[in-house]
Amino acid sequence: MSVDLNKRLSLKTAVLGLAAAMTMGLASYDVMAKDINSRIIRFGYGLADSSPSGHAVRFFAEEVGKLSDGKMKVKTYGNGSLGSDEQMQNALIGGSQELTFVSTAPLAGMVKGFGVFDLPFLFDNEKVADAVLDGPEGKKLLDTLPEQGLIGLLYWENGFRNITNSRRAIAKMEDIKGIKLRVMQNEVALAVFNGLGANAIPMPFTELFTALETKTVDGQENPLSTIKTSKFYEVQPYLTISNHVYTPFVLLASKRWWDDLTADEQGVITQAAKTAQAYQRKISRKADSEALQFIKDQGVEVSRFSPEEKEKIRTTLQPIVAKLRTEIGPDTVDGIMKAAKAAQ
Ligand code: TK8
Repeated sequence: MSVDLNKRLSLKTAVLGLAAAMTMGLASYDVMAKDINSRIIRFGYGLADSSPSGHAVRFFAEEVGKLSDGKMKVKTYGNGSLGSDEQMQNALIGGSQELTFVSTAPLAGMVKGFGVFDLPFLFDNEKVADAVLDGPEGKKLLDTLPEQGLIGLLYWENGFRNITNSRRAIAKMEDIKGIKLRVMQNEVALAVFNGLGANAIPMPFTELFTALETKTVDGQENPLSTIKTSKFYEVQPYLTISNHVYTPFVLLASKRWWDDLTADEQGVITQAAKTAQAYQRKISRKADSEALQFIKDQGVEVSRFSPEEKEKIRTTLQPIVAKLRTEIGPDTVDGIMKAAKAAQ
């Protein structure tokens, strides 16, 4: 083979190579140009694998895979198998776990402001919740997390909470009296339910099913989809549609880990979190609306707080809410309430 022919052949290879790169499309070409390393990412969460949020975590994992050309692998651990919300928060701070979503309630142990979401009847509907959380007031709270060793990526949805118990139908405020009710672990939830006459017992979600089954507690409150997928209906014959609180989830990353990522890797996580947020909210709402029929079909007796009953609860709790406002932080409480009003 002459030298000339060799040159021509290598030129041809180069042209073919370029054409191939162009037909591969912009997306994958971009990924190849990006500064992305192979990484294993542990994503733990408390809810059941079958919960809508469990589906969303797997959707998120796929997105991360796609955006990183398979280099960043998210391993998912549901059912509280890596620990309770609080334990996972701490694991993220320590750097032994990378991602989780937790309810805002246990975050209030670190940043008091997150306790605002445990005040009753703060949001009228999901549209208001989205607007407040995705707006400047929601962001202000997320911005407090880095100094705690956490990155608050954005909000997902836990949802509107409803009460279940094994003692009796709760249709009126007075019916709550004396019920041993498990609440999420913070001062606000505790004060609110004790204020309504319950015997409120803070406890991590991971211990809840057993506590209900053994009657260590009589009842609990969570969104309908959780009452379904965590099988609470098996040991809780009474359900009250109360929608007393809307709990957001915060998608959290370990700051230690985050600071070690390249800008492109952070971009992959941020983008996937955002895409998964829309998906998570959509399927969470669908699951919640379908869960009620399922729960009824299991023989659970369903009651509902009337608007008058809700008003009574509001009035009863007024002095307690006023006190909690000071404890949570008046700026946070007023800011969130103002934003909720504006979003109505
Ligand atoms: C799941 C919890 C749970 C929450 C609770 O880890 O504790 O009752 O509603 O969903 O965050």
